[in-house]
Amino acid sequence: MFLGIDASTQSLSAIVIDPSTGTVAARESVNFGADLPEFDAPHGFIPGGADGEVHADPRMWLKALDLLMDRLRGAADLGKIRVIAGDGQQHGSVYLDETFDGRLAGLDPSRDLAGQLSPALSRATSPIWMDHSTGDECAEITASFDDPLEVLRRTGSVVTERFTGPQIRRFFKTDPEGYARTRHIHLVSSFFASVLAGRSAPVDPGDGSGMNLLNLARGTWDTDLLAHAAPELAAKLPSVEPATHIHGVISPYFSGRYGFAEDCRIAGFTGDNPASLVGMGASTPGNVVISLGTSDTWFSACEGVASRMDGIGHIFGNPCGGGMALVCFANGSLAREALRDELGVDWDAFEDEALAATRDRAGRELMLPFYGPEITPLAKFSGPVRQGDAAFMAGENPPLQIRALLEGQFLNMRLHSADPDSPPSRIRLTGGASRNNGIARIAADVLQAPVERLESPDSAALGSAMIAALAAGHPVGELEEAFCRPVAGSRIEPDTALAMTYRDALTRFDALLRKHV
Ligand code: ADP
Ligand code: XUL
Repeated sequence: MFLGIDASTQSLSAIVIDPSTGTVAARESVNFGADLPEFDAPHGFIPGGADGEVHADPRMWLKALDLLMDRLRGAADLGKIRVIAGDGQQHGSVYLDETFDGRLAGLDPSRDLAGQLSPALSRATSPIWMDHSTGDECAEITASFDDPLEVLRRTGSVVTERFTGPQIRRFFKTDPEGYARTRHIHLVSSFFASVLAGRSAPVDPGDGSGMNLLNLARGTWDTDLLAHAAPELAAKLPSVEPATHIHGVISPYFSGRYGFAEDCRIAGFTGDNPASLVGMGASTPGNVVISLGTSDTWFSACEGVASRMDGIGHIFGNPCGGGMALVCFANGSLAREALRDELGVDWDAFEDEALAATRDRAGRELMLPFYGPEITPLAKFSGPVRQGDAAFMAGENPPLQIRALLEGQFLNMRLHSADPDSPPSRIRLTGGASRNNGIARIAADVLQAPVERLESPDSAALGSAMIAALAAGHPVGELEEAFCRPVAGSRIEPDTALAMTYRDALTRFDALLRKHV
């Protein structure tokens, strides 16, 4: 059996697969807000950060890992797991001092991870992908090259606030002593892999490409970019290795405490989006996936790693080889939750209201769906922008508010996808909000493409479990056939009568956006 672990923004999840029978043997999850309330992070990050800072507490991640393993051993025979792989929310970074290696090597199974490892943190908290505090550092790194597009050409992305290179530069500038004490800088993904393997683990190109530090075509750290980010950086970064490579065996901490076999191997950990690409059966070009998690993301596999030169979106490494194109939207589930709470309804009612919204009002009212700062387009909104009649502007008529928010989210996606005028032949939806039929219906209509959902809703954890199986030699086609099946009868066809309506709404949405960005 193979275990995949997904360390995402709001939860830590695990799935155990058995490719010999094509079955999921177990799945467990720890929700940071609900299960670890002592960290005061209801959505997995520390609320109220100043100057655009959004950080999370790595001690919470360590506590969650012990709790997850504790739950998992009640659900599966962990002694049968041959390989573990995993993924993490992208871009976030963990800073550790020179005691980290010794602490990892000497973990005592009778004591918890957080108590033993947290003294090695050289930075108490970790900046995560929602952080947008690094505008100055992005400008400095961009200006260190003659051509402002050079970083895009090398790394697959323009210099980007949430990416790890600018974040490291900000730490170096604001706390040079803390930076000097730092011996290892890990991504969330490679941090979890290190803890499981009992030694510092590599970064994979899928997640490493979200740092503005990796030369994507060569698959190695870019020495110029390292030098422009912070001094002595090469010595603090892990090596780069594909996620499908085995890089160690499990730490005796986990075999001793939870019953894993001593020879259980650890493969690479990648980013949550690259893992989801695999888990959605989309690791070859031609499949478009929309993930509706804390962030909403639009992604698809692509040949090679050449970038779009307009600076929209990113090219990341694909764990199955080649690249993936991705566009990220910060106002995903948290914006939907904000409107749900504003209207005082639950998800069932939200779904009913979305489905009840009438066809003849489609695309009439408009909403720029930004309850907080947005990544695509880059802008510091603090609330939605509405356009419509007086009742709609006053926030009345819940079905219309919900319809306009969802239409706004998918119009914004359509505007910033590869080609707004040519719909994909099929979209696969995943992430926490994808189970909502109202959301899926409006996605199909606005994007004018059929929408499918797969039997396994936890695509990132599943993709990681599949990567673990790939590392042991299972072919990707067989794994996809067994684990990436669409739910029978769940396909939603677009209402083609709305094609012109949404074409027109897209033009008006674009004009409204231009007024506010
Ligand atoms: P992440 O992986 O980023 O931690 P998930 O993909 O697990 O996030 O999605 C979590 C989000 O899913 C929650 O914040 C919640 O807003 C949303 N969600 C859960 N159930 C529903 C539902 N029935 N309808 C809409 N959104 C939902
Ligand atoms: C992608 C991004 C988010 C995080 C959290 O660039 O920032 O999707 O990976 O899910």
